[in-house]
Amino acid sequence: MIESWRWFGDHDRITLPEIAQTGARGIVTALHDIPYGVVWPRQAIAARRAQIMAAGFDWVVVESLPIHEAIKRGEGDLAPLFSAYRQSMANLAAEGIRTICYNFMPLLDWTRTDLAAPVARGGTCLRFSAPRMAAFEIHMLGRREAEADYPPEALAAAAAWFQQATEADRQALLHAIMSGLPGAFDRYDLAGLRKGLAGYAGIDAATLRQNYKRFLDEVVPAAADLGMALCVHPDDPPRDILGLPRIVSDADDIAWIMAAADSPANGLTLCSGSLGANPANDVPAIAARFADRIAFAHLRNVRKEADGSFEEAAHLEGDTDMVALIEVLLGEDARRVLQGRPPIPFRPDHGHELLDDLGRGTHPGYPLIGRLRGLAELRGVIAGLAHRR
Ligand code: DNO
Repeated sequence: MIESWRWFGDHDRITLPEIAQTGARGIVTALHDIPYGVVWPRQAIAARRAQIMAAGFDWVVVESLPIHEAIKRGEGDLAPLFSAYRQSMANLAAEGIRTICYNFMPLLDWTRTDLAAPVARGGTCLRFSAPRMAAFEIHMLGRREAEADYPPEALAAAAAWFQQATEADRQALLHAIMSGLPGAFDRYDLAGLRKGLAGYAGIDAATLRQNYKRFLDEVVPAAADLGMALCVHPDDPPRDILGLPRIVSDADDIAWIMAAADSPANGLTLCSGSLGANPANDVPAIAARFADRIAFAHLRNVRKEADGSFEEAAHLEGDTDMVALIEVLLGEDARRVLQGRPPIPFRPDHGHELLDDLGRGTHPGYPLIGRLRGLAELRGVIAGLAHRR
């Protein structure tokens, strides 16, 4: 497996020389300043790659080459958007970058209600509280129909929280929920979010699947010709949210996607934290089932609660058996070696804010020390298992 590290480019407070000290070899990044739907120019890709290589790394994965909302909504003349996506892929391939992570979540990327929940013994983590989410949907956005999506205890807790919340608390909740979009674009206030949601009125899971299939038909053959792997990132959390359908949440969804374009160019980002937040998902089993299609792995853990809340646990704690998962990935790596294929790149996904991380203002979920701890623990598991093989 190739140890890699997500870097957000020059806006990231963590520098490439700092990342070098983690021991990771690969960089995972994107041209975050380019608006969704606009072609990534070859020169800009080359310049970013040169910067990464000068610091002693390879640019191993693009995360993400985002999909324009119009494609997800299946709206209007999409030919220019598909052609822009293919051109960006061709420009990346021309610069030697062949793995592209993306997601197909409508409107929002990952969603949390608290970016700095306290961890026992110090530090903070990202947390998804079902009552807070319910408070946001029902009391702040005014989506009464969301009452059907939560257990009664969560609804009661939501009402109680909202009653005592100050304006600053409410703003902090909105900020946390909107923080999943890493680029400079498409961040919403309440009015913008309502408008965005209205754009999905009438789009159910079946329609979203149709639109996804159309996207795959448009881009996977080109990716195959370029020798690339697109790898879809699962929904986070893996369930419908804000009334929006989600179609990359469990093994059945993944099976549908893999069959929709049965090509090695149509791959999977195995994100253990996203998939692990659904109690029905057995993450090592999902990894084993789709092993040959995994183009990239995000390794992290979550601890789930009965009401649908969860929080991000340390990498070897939480509900997912990380050792079992890594065993599956190493087995797949061994098969790839025999086929002359490169190993799977992975990154320590998220981390707690620990020690000097606190107050440093790095991207939510992406602190230096917390991820370094995660990487070191994962590296230990990999070394131990590799020794035994
Ligand atoms: C969160 C990330 C996601 C991921 C995108 C891929 O930390 O795993 O934001 O990058 O969903 O498109």
